Amino acid sequence: MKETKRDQLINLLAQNEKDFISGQAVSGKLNISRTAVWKHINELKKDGYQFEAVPKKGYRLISSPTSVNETTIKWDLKTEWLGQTLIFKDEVDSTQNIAHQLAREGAESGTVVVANKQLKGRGRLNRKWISHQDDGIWMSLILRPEMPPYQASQMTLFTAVSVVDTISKFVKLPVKIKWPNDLFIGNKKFCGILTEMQAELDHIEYLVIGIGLNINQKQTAFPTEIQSKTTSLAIASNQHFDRKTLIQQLLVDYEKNYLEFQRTGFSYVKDKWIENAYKLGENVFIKMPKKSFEATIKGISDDGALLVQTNQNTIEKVYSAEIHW
Ligand code: BT5
Repeated sequence: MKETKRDQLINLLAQNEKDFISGQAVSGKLNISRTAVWKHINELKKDGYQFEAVPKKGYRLISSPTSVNETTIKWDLKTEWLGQTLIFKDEVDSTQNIAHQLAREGAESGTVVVANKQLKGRGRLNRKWISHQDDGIWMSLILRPEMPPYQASQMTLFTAVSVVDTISKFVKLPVKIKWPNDLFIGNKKFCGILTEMQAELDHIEYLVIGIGLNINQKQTAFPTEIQSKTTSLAIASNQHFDRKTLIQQLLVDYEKNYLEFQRTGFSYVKDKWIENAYKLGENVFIKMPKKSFEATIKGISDDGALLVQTNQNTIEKVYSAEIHW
């Protein structure tokens, strides 16, 4: 995405944070009139940027806003490619839908869609994902990985591992990854991942990876029927989080981990997954269309299946099942 004059102005002021920069200098560097500089500054103030303006000296950036929008996320985003094209919307049906449309139109790998609210946020099998308020992270990433379609479920596991990594930098909580796509604190879900794919038999055209992360919700934000099963980072830690900083860190960690994953293969994900696996070594009940059995959670396989040990001491791969945890 092209850097706008506004992006350039913020970057310029941010680079000179300690010093004043004159209106004339900004006007020269950005090749816009001084009136235009002044108008941009006023617009940025409305977005929550704070400036010190001193006659004859110029402008100095004091602080950037914590609000979440395209400019604030992109400003100071320390990634090479992930989120460098970023679409932000206040309200959408689902960020997945927007991402699919963009991907069909040729959006590059690394394009990210973020929304404050979703009216039709969805989970797997079209289940509802509650995201009506702007106190969570509702985000979809477009990726075009060089991997065969049967390995796409690795990306869900990879995403879970990467989100755990990011959260651990903000707060110490016992976050666990529940196979295949949930993050839990205790016995409550606070994050769900939805990997959708457009592919041919031997080739992934693109993936849209949706991340829904409850951040600052209070318990009453969730509908009564799921209140006892849901939580947010704020409920679990009694802290309030800056969503913009979390989104930025998530993109930085995701990009870094993605490179590592590409370099070293799935073992990188597997080790981190096992470290944080929900109910590892514990007994669960597995219900499949043709058989049901008790088993112990052992880990995951290279193709993203859950590995369980049966009472007969055999190891089985579970690709899809109803699991009674
Ligand atoms: C998921 O599905 O957990 C994947 C959720 C992915 C949401 C993201 S948000 C950004 C992007 N845009 C979208 O439209 N979707 C993605 P699943 O495993 O099917 O779990 C769905 C179940 O989680 C529901 O049936 C509820 O029981 C529960 N649930 C719904 N909203 C929740 C919430 N906010 N927090 C915790 N649990 C929730």
